[in-house]
Amino acid sequence: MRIGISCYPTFGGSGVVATELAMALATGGDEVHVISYALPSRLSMLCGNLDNPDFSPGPQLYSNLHFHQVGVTHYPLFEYPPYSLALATTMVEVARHQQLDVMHVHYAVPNAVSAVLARQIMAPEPLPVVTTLHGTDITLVGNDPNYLETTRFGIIESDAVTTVSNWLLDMTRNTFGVDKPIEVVPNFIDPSRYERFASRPRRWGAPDERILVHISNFRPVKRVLDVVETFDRIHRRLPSRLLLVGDGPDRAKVEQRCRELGLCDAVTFIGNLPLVEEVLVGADLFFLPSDAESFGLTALEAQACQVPVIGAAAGGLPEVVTDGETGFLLPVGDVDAMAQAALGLLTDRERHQEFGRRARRRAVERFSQDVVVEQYREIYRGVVG
Ligand code: GMT
Repeated sequence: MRIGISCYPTFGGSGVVATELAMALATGGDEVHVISYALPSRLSMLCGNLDNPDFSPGPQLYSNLHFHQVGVTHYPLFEYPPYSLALATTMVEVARHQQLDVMHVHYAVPNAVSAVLARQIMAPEPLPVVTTLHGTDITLVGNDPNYLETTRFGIIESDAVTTVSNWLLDMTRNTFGVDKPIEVVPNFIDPSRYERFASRPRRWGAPDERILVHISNFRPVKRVLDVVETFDRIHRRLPSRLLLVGDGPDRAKVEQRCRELGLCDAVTFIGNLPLVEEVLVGADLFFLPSDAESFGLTALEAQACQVPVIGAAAGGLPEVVTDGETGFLLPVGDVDAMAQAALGLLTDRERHQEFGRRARRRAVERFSQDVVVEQYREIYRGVVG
């Protein structure tokens, strides 16, 4: 098939999932056209690492994976250049000239509406639209009164809609009152990716230090301060190091709290890192205490690396982490309980290893790339007719 994939290019989970899907589809023989305002982080990383033997070749070496940049024209009249229109225009150009069979958009705002507009412009040539809802496009942005009606329109008008968890499906129905069929297609991992790192010596921390990791875009919903508070309680009891991966609006607050708690020497800010397995393989625990994750892709990636998760029992995370088996899920904000659960695992080697093994097994059994990518292909076949 000839598939258009529209996504955000940044480090957020929806862009990562879209890019991984694009590469998997291209590997399976489909022709894929990625559309975004910049080269997505995972694709650019692969481009820049062609000599790195750990990874499959970059997109320019896939003869069937192409990137199309959305050009946004600035004009003095526009305080806000109309990205949604530029995106729809690029979608039409690509669909028309590459004869796309389907347009798959990731993150509803504004991708779904742009795709529906592109489909209308393309008529009578068909351009079926598949929309994957990822989380904050429903819970924080799409439900904002300034975007609600257009987001609802994009969802209703899409030919097929998927959500990444059952929780997000319920949220979508409750928030937008849509009753059309919506399929849950979870996020996925390529199990072999993490195996390539397994034999490596870990890069961070002294040999006696436990390595605890958090990865996010440091937005308030992620509650990174809870990570620091939890770590503080652990660090007082065990030699340990906290690796904070990512960047975003709360970073300054987090740095300040680390200074107040005297943790600066024990916390490493790594910044954005496209290949999260570089820190996850060999780590002891992963923290994800967010107010609500629709899925929690980073928790799945941690589990794929045999790292148990300490997180919040909220949103779709319980669909990814099995409480008491692959990690522990505690009430949002209960940093004492999170620290206690973490210490319980870190001080019992056998139990910790058993949690890690179960985490990896569950990630591979439930969220393997091959199965999920086939689920998407089936949806494409359904809308192409
Ligand atoms: O807000 C974010 O965390 C970024 C956002 C995105 O779309 O890039 O992440 C959402 O999509 C991910 C991929 O499906 C999910 O794993 C994350 O749980 C979800 N984030 C939230 O729901 C907060």
